[in-house]
Amino acid sequence: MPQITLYEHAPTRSARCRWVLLEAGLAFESAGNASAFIGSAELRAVHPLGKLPVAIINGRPLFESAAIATAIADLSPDSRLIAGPGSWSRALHDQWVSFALTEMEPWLWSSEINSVDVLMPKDRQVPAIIEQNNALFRRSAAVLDTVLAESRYLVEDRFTVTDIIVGYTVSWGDNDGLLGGFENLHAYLERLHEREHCTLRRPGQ
Ligand SMILES: N[C@@H](CCC(=O)N[C@@H](CS)C(=O)NCC(=O)O)C(=O)O
Repeated sequence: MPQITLYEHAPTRSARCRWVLLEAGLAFESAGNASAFIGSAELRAVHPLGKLPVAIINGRPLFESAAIATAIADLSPDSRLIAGPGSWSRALHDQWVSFALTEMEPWLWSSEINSVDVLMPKDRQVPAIIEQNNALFRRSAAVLDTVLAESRYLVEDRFTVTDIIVGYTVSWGDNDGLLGGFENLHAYLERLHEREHCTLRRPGQ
């Protein structure tokens, strides 16, 4: 069994890593579960920006939530949470993860930075950007909504780690009130919420 410590804080992207660990049935230790821990010297020792999440896997630190979730899925092949490297399904995993992280999540993150004072002092925020961010997020969300009209999940039409990573982004957009009119995305989130180990926050939570 791999030795895993997850530096996490419940409402953050570390939720992706916790969820895949629970789906994989891998034992792990939890550390750093407090927002004050972000930016601390202890966290900077394992993440160059002092951010969450970080996983220490068999003594080696790994950061970036999608990379951690993918690595954990690979560590547990019997869980069938991800297709093997070189397969077309793996290429589709990479495609949808890249899409979520580059075409969807940056707009949400930019809006958060420009509206939450602990992330950016108020006098440096640019609230005017939020409307544009919302439009760009919705343009990409529409792509996923169309895909999910034809399939229940993103790869091989069965639940995989891809849905954990992308589902987190979709859920974040939902919490920001940006999924209006996207009925397939709402149904997708419902399916994810039904899973025993789901760590996604429901709107209002
Ligand atoms: N792309 C990174 C983002 C990491 C990130 O920004 N984490 C947030 C919590 S969700 C954080 O630590 N923020 C503190 C900061 O930006 O200084 C990932 O997916 O792991």
